[in-house]
Amino acid sequence: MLHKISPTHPRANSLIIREKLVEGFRNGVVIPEGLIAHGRGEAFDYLLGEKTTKYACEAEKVAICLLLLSKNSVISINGNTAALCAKELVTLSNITKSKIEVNLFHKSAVRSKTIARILKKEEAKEVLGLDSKSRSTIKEISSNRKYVDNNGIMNSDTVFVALEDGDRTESLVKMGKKVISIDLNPLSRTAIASNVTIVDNIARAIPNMVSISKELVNSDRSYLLQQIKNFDNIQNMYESLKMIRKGI
Ligand code: PTJ
Repeated sequence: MLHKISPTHPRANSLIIREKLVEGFRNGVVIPEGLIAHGRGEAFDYLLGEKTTKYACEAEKVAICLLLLSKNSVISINGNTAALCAKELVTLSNITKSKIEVNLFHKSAVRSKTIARILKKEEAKEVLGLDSKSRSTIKEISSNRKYVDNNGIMNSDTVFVALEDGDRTESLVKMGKKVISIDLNPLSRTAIASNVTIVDNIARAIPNMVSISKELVNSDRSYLLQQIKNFDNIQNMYESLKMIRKGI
């Protein structure tokens, strides 16, 4: 940690998240643009009171149900997500039997390897997205996010993304995949296009999802299906937006 944050500071958690991202930046995991992207998220989080709302918690539960029901789910990892919650993402992938794929907006082989090394240190069994032999291209996407792994995102049924750009989310949905996203901005294209949108900070959402997945991993299929059936993503996002408006 670069700066010591006093636990008595009223916004200690927010400052710790910043320090983790700065550390990630210094270690070659996060890019400068990632720090800017986090600033946008922080503004929404501030208005949400920097707490996981009951609506985010509902969406997190439904996301876990979807991951547990999926046959071939993939968790997509970028610089910010690796810097903030690599360990919890690996745990989540193990419990939900999801694969892990590194997919970067600002692509760099060196950064992909650095991120994969961190995930493996957290005991990830396999990290996809690094082998050019199994690489596919999603033609509709113009950014580097178009490069996906044949053994991962390309042939998945469900993709879990965070801090994602709208183009890829829209394309993945068009390809018939279920998309779960975490985005503090409920007005983003990613938030709107996703099947399950979690309006929460990844630093809180992922640990919360690990706890939920431990509770649900042995649940009946019919219970998991029912949770998904009862969930209205647009309504849930609208409730988050109302909370943000209240924050203003
Ligand atoms: O590591 P790379 O190369 O893949 O690049 C990653 C970034 C983040 C730079 C890239 O994906 C990007 O430019 O993202 P955007 O388009 O700026 O989108 C980021 C979205 O995530 C915005 O809507 C933010 O509000 C939201 N966001 C930022 N920080 C968080 C967040 N949502 C949840 N938790 C956060 N901590």
